[in-house]
Amino acid sequence: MNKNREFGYQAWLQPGPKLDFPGFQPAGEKGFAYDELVRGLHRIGCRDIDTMINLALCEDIGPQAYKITGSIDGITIRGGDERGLLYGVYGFLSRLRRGQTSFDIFDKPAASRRILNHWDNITGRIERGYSGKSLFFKDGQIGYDLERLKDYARLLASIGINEISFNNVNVCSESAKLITDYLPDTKRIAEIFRPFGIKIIVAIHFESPVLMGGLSTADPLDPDVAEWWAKTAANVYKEIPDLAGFVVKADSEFRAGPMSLGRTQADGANLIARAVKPHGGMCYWRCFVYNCMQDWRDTETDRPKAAYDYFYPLDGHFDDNVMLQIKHGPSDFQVREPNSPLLGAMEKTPQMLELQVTQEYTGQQKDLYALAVQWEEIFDHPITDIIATRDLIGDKIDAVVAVANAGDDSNWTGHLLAQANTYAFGRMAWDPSLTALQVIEEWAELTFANYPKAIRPIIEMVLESRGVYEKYNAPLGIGWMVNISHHYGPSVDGYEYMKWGTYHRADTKAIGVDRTTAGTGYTAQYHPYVQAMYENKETCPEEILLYFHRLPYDYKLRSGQTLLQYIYDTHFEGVEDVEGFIATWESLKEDLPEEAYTSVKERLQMQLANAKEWRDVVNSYFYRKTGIADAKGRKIYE
Ligand code: GCW
Repeated sequence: MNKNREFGYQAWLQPGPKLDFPGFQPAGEKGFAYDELVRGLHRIGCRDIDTMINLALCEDIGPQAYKITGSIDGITIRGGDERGLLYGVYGFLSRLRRGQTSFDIFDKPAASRRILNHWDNITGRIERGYSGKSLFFKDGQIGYDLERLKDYARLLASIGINEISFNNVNVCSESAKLITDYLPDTKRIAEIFRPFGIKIIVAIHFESPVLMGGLSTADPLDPDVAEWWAKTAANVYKEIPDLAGFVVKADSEFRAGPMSLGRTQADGANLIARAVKPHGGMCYWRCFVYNCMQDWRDTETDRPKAAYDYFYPLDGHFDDNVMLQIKHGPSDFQVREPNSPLLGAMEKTPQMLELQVTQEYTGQQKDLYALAVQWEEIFDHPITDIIATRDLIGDKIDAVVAVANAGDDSNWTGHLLAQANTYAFGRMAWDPSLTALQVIEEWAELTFANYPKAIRPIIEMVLESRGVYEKYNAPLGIGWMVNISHHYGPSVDGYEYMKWGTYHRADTKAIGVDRTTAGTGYTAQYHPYVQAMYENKETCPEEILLYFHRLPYDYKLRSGQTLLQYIYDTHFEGVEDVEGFIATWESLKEDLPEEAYTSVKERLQMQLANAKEWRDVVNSYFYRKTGIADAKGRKIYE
């Protein structure tokens, strides 16, 4: 059997223990959803013909929505449209596999667009990818294993993903040609994903008119530039009429954009938006714009302020098919950040929440890290005293996007348990009211259906993993402290004297940047209620205290511990917790298939080495700065 099919959260990829239902007979609406149902039932092992399952389209239910009703006497799955029907089929199979036998369900996605961005390079290497090589590119061109790609499409569709981009937002001059010379290949990718209800987005190079059109400028206000984009978009839509749109990283990390040509972000976004507008396309415009050439001596510039400063004043200037793609935090996918103040702030501009499933700063799929736990906090994050980010999903924020974590490794995600993050992203984008516990339970029950004894311990381990990683990482939201460039493992001063605007400014007495109104003024970008919460050390959530405040090492936390002792304690505990994970995992040896057991155990050993490295580097760093020893007398290297 194909290895990658052995595990996976898809119910229908896993034959398992006998179900209560003897078998099914699909009927009704023929088409792709029907085929997927038959396929899924066969996979699960239902072959006898007893219970009738009827598929039907029913517009009243609404787009992408589904209803499942009935029980052993007969089941009906209704979809508001083709996609809704497909989601109904997957929703049914998933529940059936988890033991549900009676249905009265109505489900619809909160956000209309649930998107994965792949940062895959045309060379086959994935930027910030930790699961092998690209599923889409090989050796400088589009190249894939068709069956594998279809399995991938199914994995994504089954959790409700409905759009993907497959080339890196750092578009190279070669992958810029996906909309010109390589258009036939792009079209083929679109065809593979289309039946699964997944539309394609292409990441475009802002300077394409110069690179490929022979023009002397990419200036968004130049009529020739606008014409080039309009023509190019028309060609693309002739081949791929349902292309979702273009995603753009511009004026960001050494990439050109409208600002570098003296224009605004709105000028740039509207240029692309107008080219795709006649075809119903979108411009997904990333807001990851900041000065990546900061002088570390400059204490006025504060990187977290950048996105808001650039984009908020332009509210009302964007065309209606522009969506602003905003990273969840104002820094960059750190373990702990406040939400970006830009989210929810703009009244007139549709916004997208951008998350990261690939574990760039969160353990790189060597360390276990449940992103669902962090996402739950992100959704809970207040916008005002009465509105949370979650409340905006489906409204101002009608698109949730994440950077994908899959590659051609046989288990898709490098770390087998990192599949939980892919699963959680789809489910939580569909329904942000789901808790981390709920989605991790669902995932574990589906993935380990045949290994029931392992399910509970795995759920507990995965749920705890975010907290554990945070313990041995940079403390209290200060962030970074990672190896510059590859971002794995500790380097406390790695970014400190660099151009990236990410400073902790630790000296012998204190650490942190004052971001209150008395400091850089960053807190003023929030709604007054949220601002007041962060402004005051007493009300600022403690886990993020060092994001907002500069504090002396003897600052007393609410527990009565000093800040320094907290750093020591958490770093010792982090390592102990990872040792606990290993003990738990070893106790499951007999309850899991060998390959899964061994591969995860290997990862946990790597995690332990990483946790120890973090512990010792961070503790030594602060011991050397302060000269204050651990109150509990544990070993700190001098
Ligand atoms: O997190 C940073 C990464 C870059 C990435 C960038 C972005 C695609 O380190 O590798 O580039 O974010 O989001 O554009």
